[in-house]
Amino acid sequence: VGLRTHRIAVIGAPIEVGTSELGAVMGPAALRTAGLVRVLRDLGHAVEDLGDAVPDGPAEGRGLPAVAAWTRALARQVEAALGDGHLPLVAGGDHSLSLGTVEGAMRHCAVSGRRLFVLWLDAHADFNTPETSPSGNLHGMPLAALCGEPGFADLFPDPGRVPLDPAQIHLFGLRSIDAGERALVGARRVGVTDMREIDEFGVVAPLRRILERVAATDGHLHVSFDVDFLDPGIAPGVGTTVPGGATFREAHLIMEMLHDSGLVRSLDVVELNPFLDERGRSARVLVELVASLFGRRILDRPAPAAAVPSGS
Ligand code: EXY
Ligand code: MN
Ligand code: MN
Ligand code: MN
Repeated sequence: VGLRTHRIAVIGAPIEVGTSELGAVMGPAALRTAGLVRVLRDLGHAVEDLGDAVPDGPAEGRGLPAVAAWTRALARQVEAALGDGHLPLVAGGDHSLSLGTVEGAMRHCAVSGRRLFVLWLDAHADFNTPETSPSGNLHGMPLAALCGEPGFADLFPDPGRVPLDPAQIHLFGLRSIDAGERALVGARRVGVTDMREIDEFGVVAPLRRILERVAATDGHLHVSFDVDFLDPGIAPGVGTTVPGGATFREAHLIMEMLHDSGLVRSLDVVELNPFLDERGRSARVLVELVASLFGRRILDRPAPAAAVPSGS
C-alpha cells in the first residue's frame, strides 16, 4: 500500500479543565517538541500547524461552562479544517477536548453525507454522566455527552442537535470501567474490544472487523487516541494509568492497519501529561505511533495479507 499524503492541520488543545491532575495543558507543546510536525512533513504530508485553539468564552474552573468554551472553539476549527479538505490532528490536552473534535466531525459529516465512526483507543470507556461519575472529571464523560445522555445541557444547548449514535462508537483497549458507565455502554450497544479480547485474539481480527464496517459505507473514521491506551511501562506520562495496556508493537500494528485502510479523516492525541513523563519518553512514543498512522513504513512492500479471513 503506497503512502497516502494528506493536508494535515495540526491544532493544539492545551486543555486540562476536564481532569483534576494538572499538566495536560503542556501536552501540545511536548508533542511539538517531540517532532510531531517534522515527522509528518518528512513523510511528505502538507502540514499546517495552526497553533493552539483558544477557548470561546470564559474557561476558568473545571466545570461544564469551561469545557463548553473549549468545545465551541474546537468544534468550529475542526469543522472548518475538514471543510477545507484538511485532516485535523488535534493534540491535547485532556480527553474532554474530544467533545469539540467529534462534534466538529459530526457537523462536517452531516454536510458531506459520510457516516461518522469513532475508534476510541483508551483504557477507559469515558461514558460517565455527571450522575454516574466517581470523580466528577469531565474527561471521563465525553462519549456520554456526545451521545446525548442527560446532564450535559450546558455543553450542547441546541435542542435540535442530533446526538452521536452510540453504535458508531467502538471502544478499543478497555480495561477500566465504572459500574454506572458499564450499564450505559451495555444498554446503548456501544462497540467494545476490551483487553481480554485483545489478549485472546490479538488486535488484528477485531480491528479488521471495525475497518471493514467503516469501509462498507465509505465512512469517516475519527480516531481518538488516549495515551493511557498504551501500557504505562512505555507511556507513563498520563494522569490515569491502568496496568496491562497495549504494547508498543500492538499499538504500532494498529496504526499501520489504520494507515492502510485509508479511512482515517480526523485524529485526536489526548491525555499526554509531560509533568508526569520521563524525559519526554511518552511524547516521543506518541510521535512514533502517529508517524506510523501517517505512513511510516519499515519496507515499501505491501503489508502481507493477515491470515485472518475477512469478516470472520
Ligand atoms: N472512569 C474514571 C472517571 O470517570 O473518573 C476515570 C476516567 C479517566 C478518563 C481518562 C481520559 O480517559
Ligand atoms: Mn490549507
Ligand atoms: Mn480517555
Ligand atoms: Mn483513558
